[in-house]
Amino acid sequence: MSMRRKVALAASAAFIATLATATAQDPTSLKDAYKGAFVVGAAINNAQITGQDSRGDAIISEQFDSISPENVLKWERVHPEPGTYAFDLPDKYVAFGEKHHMFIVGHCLVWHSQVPGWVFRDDKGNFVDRDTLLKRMHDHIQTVVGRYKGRIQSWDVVNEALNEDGTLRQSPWLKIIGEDYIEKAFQYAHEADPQAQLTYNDYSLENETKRKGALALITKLKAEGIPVTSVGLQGHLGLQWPSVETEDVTISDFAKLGVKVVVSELDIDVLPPATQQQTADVSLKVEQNAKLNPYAGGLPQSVQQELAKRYADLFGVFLKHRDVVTRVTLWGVTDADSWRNDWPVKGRTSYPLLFDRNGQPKPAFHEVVRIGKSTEAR
Ligand code: 9MR
Repeated sequence: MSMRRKVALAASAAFIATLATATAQDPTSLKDAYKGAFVVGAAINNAQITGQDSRGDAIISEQFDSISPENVLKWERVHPEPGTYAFDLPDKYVAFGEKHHMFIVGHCLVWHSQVPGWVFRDDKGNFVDRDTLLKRMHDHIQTVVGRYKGRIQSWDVVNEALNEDGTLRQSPWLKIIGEDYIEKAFQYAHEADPQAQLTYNDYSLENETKRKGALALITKLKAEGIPVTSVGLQGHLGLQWPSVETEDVTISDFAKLGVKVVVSELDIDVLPPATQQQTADVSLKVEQNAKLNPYAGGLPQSVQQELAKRYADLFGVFLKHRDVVTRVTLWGVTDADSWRNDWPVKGRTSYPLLFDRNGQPKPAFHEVVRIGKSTEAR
């Protein structure tokens, strides 16, 4: 056996021993703590899908009963060229979920981001017409959703269609097809897999102005008989924003429309805000600056505890709404995996999840489990 392999094995044995200590102290996993209320998911990356991150995989299979694909099912990854689909990683992703009997999510079908330029253009580089784009959208959805029919249980059909003021984002989808591109996307997804749950997914819906836009959109879709089953509150949240009361009202507002609510991409930022906007817009970039990266050497205990309390408060709200909240998914497994280390400032040290950089459960993990277990008995 090579030295490298021996070191890797010793490290993973040490990890399993510490996880055993953590679980002896807290024998319940996240999925068990919330059994009967909602499934608890994690977004998983390529290394986890392919088995290269065995430490991450051990956490995923022990702790979670749902997975989302962080990137492998985005249009640019799964359908990079006209007529060319890359199903190798998505197939492995779905097989991983099936092996562990998980609720498997598909993310995402129609988004303005991570979609190759050719989708909207003809050979001369001009925008295509409505019918051509509708056909491309239809073929993509039919092929991708159809391939995993009955195996991917829930699809994020339309992602981030709204501006912060609640109006529809001027994406190429809207400009070329018109407002009904949203209806069409849901209809095509429903045709491809009539049993799948279909979600409208967006961030910052806790902000009232944007939420009003989403409520109006869902009301319209429901009135037209469009098969939208749930709203995804992405949940890229902060220590202060939104208040628990606002999270509570947000869930209630959507529940009143007769849709389920999923918390689809939860993480909580402890770093100083790099922008005044409450956004998760992947195109935002902010210059590096030491003041924006204060915890590069480690997270102070006081902030660690603040994060734990914040997680507990939010899970308390999700549990209160267990009749409509069907899933809560963390956007990543450990802090090392999180997109927040590189957004909107590259190279920061972020602490947004429930497991630390060494794969150890954080105080926030224990708090989330405690809240789940304390409600179990009710
Ligand atoms: O976490 C994802 C990151 O790895 C990607 O680089 C980025 C662009 O595709 O997308 C991140 O995930 C986003 C999700 O797909 C949609 N909502 C916001 C998420 C965080 O940016």
